[in-house]
Amino acid sequence: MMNEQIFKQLSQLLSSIDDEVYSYYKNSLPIFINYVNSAIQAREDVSILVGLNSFELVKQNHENHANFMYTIFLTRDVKSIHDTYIWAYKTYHAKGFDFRYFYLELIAWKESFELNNKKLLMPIIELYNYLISLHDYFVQHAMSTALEIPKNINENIYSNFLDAILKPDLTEAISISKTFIKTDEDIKKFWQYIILPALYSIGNKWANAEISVGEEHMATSICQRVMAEHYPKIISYIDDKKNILITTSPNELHEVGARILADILELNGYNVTFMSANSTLQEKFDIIELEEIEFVLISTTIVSNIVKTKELVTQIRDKFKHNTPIIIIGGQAFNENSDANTFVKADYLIRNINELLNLLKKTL
Ligand code: B12
Repeated sequence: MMNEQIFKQLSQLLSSIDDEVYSYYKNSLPIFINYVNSAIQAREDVSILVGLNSFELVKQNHENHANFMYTIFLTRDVKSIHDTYIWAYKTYHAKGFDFRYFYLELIAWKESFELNNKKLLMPIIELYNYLISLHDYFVQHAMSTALEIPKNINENIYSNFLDAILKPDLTEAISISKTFIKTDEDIKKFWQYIILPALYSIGNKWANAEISVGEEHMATSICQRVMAEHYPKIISYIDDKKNILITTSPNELHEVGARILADILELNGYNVTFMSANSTLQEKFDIIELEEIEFVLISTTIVSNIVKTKELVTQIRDKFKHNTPIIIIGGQAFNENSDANTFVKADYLIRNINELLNLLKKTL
């Protein structure tokens, strides 16, 4: 089956999910999630379906699924639904889930809608019927898709660094970075061409069940420590060029990308305030006012957080009206999705740091 055909069909099905349907869906989410949790847990073959994984992980997966679908109903992003299903089949199969689990899960979602309000939820039921019919296609593609790692400029340093964060050996990782970094330009290179691909590779290893969540955490915190080690050099470049707030979207725990962005902007003389997803909306408002922020950059990694990003953009606009800073969104959630900004409605969707630096330069 051609992707084009699938995209067309998905797009048609998504277009019939209107405001009334998705508001109802959103309000009834806990009911649907409970139904699917119970339906899977009650099966005699549950241990074959989910392997050695805890049922907590299964429940978390159902919650992620429901939030992801809600985002998709709003964004109508067919490429994202297509790629994410293949990604989920691939990743969770590598962690011991039987492919049949995904099929049975889709059936359980469909049943939960039918039992709840078959008439109103018919457009969603039809979408699920189609997804169920794509099960074999998802399995085939999950078996053949390799996740992509950006090309590296310095193979040796990259692979030594990757080994060090996997070991884990913090001292070795710091020492590799210190040998490499001689100028401020080298900091940018190390962040972009060593740390970034190393973390993408860690993500692939986690997705392929080659490493545990604990090892992934450890590798990430070593990268953060390496970045912190060089921070004193970075601060010396800050030059009040423009006041920028960088934050991750609410619920987004991935923050290294946003930190890399913050460091590189500071190296270019911008005055950056970084706020993690833990910061409250009021704290963000206060910083925008206090620091006279001119640009707000929001980083989003997982697709299901795109709705949260949109909410944050709207809240900032509602609060600051005609004094709203320029809002720029970016991050992996938008990588494959050129239309996402018609939904989020930020001032700009930007894909990489060079593009961002060019835009900021233009507005100086
Ligand atoms: C480390 C990590 C975690 C850590 C994060 C810790 C931390 N303090 O940041 C933890 C363990 C918490 C985590 C949790 C999860 N993770 Co995780 N994680 C990763 C990993 C390995 C690295 C992330 C990272 O730092 N990348 C490196 C940075 C530098 O790259 P970047 O974010 O893309 O940023 C660059 C650009 O995108 C751009 N950019 C970023 N933001 C912005 C903003 C603007 C305005 C602009 C202009 C540019 C820009 O500039 C940056 C620098 O070049 C990735 C693998 C990957 N591919 O990234 C998986 C990954 C992102 N995680 C994934 C998943 C599934 C999850 C979980 C759902 C897993 C789970 N079941 O628990 C949760 C979700 C938690 C949540 N609610 O956010 C998936 C996402 C898949 C998908 N299709 O959505 C990935 C891709 C792993 C994989 N291969 O499957 N994760």
